[in-house]
Amino acid sequence: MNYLTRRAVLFTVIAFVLAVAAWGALMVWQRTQAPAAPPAEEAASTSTPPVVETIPPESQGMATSSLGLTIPAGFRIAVFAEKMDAPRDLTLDERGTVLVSDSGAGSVLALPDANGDGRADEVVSIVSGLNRPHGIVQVCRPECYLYVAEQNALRRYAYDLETRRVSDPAVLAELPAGGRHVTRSLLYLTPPEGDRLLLSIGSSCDVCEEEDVRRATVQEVNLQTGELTPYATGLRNSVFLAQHPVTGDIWATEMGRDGLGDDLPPDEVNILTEDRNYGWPICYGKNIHDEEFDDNIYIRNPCQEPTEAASRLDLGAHVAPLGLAFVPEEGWPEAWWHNLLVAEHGTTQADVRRGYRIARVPLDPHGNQAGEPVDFIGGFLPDPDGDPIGRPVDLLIFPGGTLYVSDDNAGVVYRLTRG
Ligand SMILES: [Ca+2]
Ligand SMILES: [Ca+2]
Ligand SMILES: [Ca+2]
Repeated sequence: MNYLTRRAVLFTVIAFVLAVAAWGALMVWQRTQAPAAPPAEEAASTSTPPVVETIPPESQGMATSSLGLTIPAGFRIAVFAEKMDAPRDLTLDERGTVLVSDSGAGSVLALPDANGDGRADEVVSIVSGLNRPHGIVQVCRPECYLYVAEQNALRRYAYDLETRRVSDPAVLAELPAGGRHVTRSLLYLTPPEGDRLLLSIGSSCDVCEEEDVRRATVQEVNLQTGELTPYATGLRNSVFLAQHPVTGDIWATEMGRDGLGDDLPPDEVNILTEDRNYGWPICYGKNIHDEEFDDNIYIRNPCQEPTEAASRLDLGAHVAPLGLAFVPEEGWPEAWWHNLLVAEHGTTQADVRRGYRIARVPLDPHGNQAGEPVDFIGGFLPDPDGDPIGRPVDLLIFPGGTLYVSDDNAGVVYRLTRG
């Protein structure tokens, strides 16, 4: 063995010894730094907090409730009241009793829960014999009144908070009846915005120029005289309106026209500003000119600002948005505070059936969109070719954070709570 060969053997032996030592050290380090994970059963039995509290809400799973509806993990849903015909607009009276219009039965119902067990004690008819009643509002100033919007009239009743009985019926305003859209909706603006009542009247047609200028508008009602003044125009069918809890802005859902295929136009959410035009019948969405309806030639887009106020949010086409509400701070995950909830009633107009859910639209506290809409309550249409098990209409958030949802297909009002 010459000198060079002896050196090569020596180096090989040293390298082998060093490699064995390094491997041994690595094994010891791994055992001390990374103990093996416990078996799954053991992990499940530890006292770590519930998963729903420790992961961001956006990644929370959905759970299927016993009603067949899917809801976010950590929430519960139950039937609050049932056996109604077509419950639509939900509101609260001054004592916190849930009231609902039943457009199918022609009545306004009270759903008292005096024993507080989360289920209405009874379904009490407080007004009946009405013509497609929809919008309802109960206000005390300080005398208490109940306002009910039928398709052909806005009615006012004196309302007894103790007995929930009405008296002294009066027609405050006659309204244009019939046609494509028969719901008349109400939003009462409380002081300081001011003791004002807004009334939404849908269009008479799918897409047309209206002869009655009150159609396809939101009107302000003079509470003393019943006189109507246009508040916002170009609104084909804004069936529900809601006030943003932080900004005070008036948000309204808006259903787009049919006949432009499965994917156009978007259904909208608008922020209503006095004296503005929201586009229908010649514009939709964000300043899009409807050239199928309006084939006039223009030098510039007739749907530009300031002529048309663009939509604030574009939802899917034909989802049929109805009730809307803002996630309150009390009782809800902080990451969702001030998000928008929208009831998508769903439509059979499109080849692909859309909606049939309550969507949550991520918004920042100023009302700017911060993400794509996601399911909040789903499962209303379990089989896309079958019958829905329900169709959501209006959303009412009770003080404390409980959410009530009307369903005019199942004839029920649901109650959703957290925990
Ligand atoms: Ca309502
Ligand atoms: Ca009860
Ligand atoms: Ca519009």
